[in-house]
Amino acid sequence: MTIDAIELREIEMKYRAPFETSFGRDDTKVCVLVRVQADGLEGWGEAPVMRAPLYNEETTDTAWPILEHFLIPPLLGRPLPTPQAFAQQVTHVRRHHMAKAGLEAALWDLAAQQQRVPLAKLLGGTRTAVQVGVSQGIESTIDELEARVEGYLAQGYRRIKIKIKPGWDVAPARRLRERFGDILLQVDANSAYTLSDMPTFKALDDFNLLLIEQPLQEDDILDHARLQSRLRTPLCLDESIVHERAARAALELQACRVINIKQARVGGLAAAVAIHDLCRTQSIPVWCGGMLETGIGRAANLALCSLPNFTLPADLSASDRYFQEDLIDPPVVLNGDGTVTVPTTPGLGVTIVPERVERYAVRTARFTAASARG
Ligand code: SMG
Ligand code: MG
Repeated sequence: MTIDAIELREIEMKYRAPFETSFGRDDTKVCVLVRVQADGLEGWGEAPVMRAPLYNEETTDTAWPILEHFLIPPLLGRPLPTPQAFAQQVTHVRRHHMAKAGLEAALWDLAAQQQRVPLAKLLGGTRTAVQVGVSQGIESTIDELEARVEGYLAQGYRRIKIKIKPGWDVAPARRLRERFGDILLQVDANSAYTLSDMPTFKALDDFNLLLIEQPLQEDDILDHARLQSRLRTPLCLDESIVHERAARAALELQACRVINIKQARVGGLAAAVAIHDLCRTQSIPVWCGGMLETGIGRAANLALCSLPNFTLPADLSASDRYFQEDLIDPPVVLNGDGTVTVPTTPGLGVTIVPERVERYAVRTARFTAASARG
């Protein structure tokens, strides 16, 4: 099977409601979609980069040229590599994990279609449905936060995560505990704190939270270890875990007791599975993070979190939590028991609506072996 063409599309889609974190507020989802054509099949992937380098260092305007100039050309007109071989082949390109992951996901989709198996099965998934939660952004008042969380719990979501930042942490967490009792509740700081915020952490430590996600800087494993040693609540690392080596270091230094795995952040599904396997051997629970993906990126995440050590609810909500209209039809829906069903048809197992992809695309390019030569 030979790769005939690879297309890129930059997508812009309005969220149903703005999403605010400690680093900013977004009302529009952007990303780069990758479509790989090989012998009559097509595979899709999503690089869930943002407009600005606030979550990590990548943006739409870095992912695009890295794909165009460095990741795509070696593939054109050549036999389809296994996704793992692609991951190996691009280790010489430093970082740019989301750009790599978008292309690798499309290759996984193709590989699974070729073998006529669902992607989940190809990755080693064992679950038919996964438990999911909602990541709730910062709101202007605690009353508004409470109302939104009430709505999500009524819909059946199993776990609530709230974004925190200095000044929006202990009070909202306390309110949710008081109002909703013993729900599964966790907080995510996106690196907004330092060790000097110990009083805040001590106060949060009293709320029986499932975990505290990425409280400190992403390159600061040492201070996370110091903080973890002083808290009962498990710390969970997100931004810090950029590859398996980082996971090894964090676990060895006891910088966290839980890991958030995002295939896009770690450079692809192969790296994500490796981190899953490492954590499993060390009895460290993992869960699947999200980057507010379209249904295309979410399908890859869904396949991933069907693996056995994804034991905590995923940041993977139904399509209608994010968008008026998703790029896939049918959309992702929440089952009554707070789970999402893992697709059983070959590849990603979702139906992409080409007309919607075109409608939300603000930039498109197509690369073929001939265009690479010319
Ligand atoms: O549901 O995909 C989702 C959102 C999950 O909160 C979420 N992601 O740090 O975990 C995180 C954030 C990163 C995205 S902020 C725009
Ligand atoms: Mg996070």
